[in-house]
Amino acid sequence: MINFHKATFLAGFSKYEQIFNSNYIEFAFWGRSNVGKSSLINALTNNKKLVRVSKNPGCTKQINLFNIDNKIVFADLPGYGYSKVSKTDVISWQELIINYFKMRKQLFMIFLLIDSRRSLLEIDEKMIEWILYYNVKFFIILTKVDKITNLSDIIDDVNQKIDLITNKTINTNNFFNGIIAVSSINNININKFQQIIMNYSKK
Ligand SMILES: Nc1nc2c(ncn2[C@@H]2O[C@H](COP(=O)(O)OP(=O)(O)O)[C@@H](O)[C@H]2O)c(=O)[nH]1
Ligand SMILES: [Mg+2]
Repeated sequence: MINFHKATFLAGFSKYEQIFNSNYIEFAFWGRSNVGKSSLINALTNNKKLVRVSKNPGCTKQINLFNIDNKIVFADLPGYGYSKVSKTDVISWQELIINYFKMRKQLFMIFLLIDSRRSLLEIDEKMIEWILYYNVKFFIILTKVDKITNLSDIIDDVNQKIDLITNKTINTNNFFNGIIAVSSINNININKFQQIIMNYSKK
């Protein structure tokens, strides 16, 4: 068992060289800015103040690590797709993420958050191609499902698009590990998502 409520902030860093060393397996949360990453980490840990939920997108430019019950680590990665970011910021952000994917041995899986109202966008597909390039496992988290009524259509659409991406590259199929739809506001599937994380933590 993991007590998700026992969550503490470990460290934040904007350059990979500053990364905090840890021995726990790590799950990274990623997605477009404003997709609901911080809200989801707060819902999983039942702590509204653990991660700041922002009204203005694009403000997290660092990786933040959280210790969960001395068993696993959550990494909150900087969101992508926010247009009002300077070129130098984009470059340092890309460098940080690429180094993290390449070198973080503890990284077990990326939870790629997708806004269920928009499905998989072109920029998300590009990011999945990065994830596959660095051979990292990923799981799709559809967020804000309290806002939609056609969930099964969205799931079909996402599956089809990921099939197209993974078929382009050989041996990438087993990097895509599944889809879950959640709402951090209405607490939909938050327990189920915790179960999934606990199952992976045993491996
Ligand atoms: N309706 C709804 N809104 C959400 C949900 N999760 C997050 N939001 C809202 O989406 C906005 C961005 O959330 P945030 O967690 O800061 O996204 P981040 O930029 O990915 O960390 C905030 O206004 C949240 O209140 C959800 O499950 N349902
Ligand atoms: Mg955030």
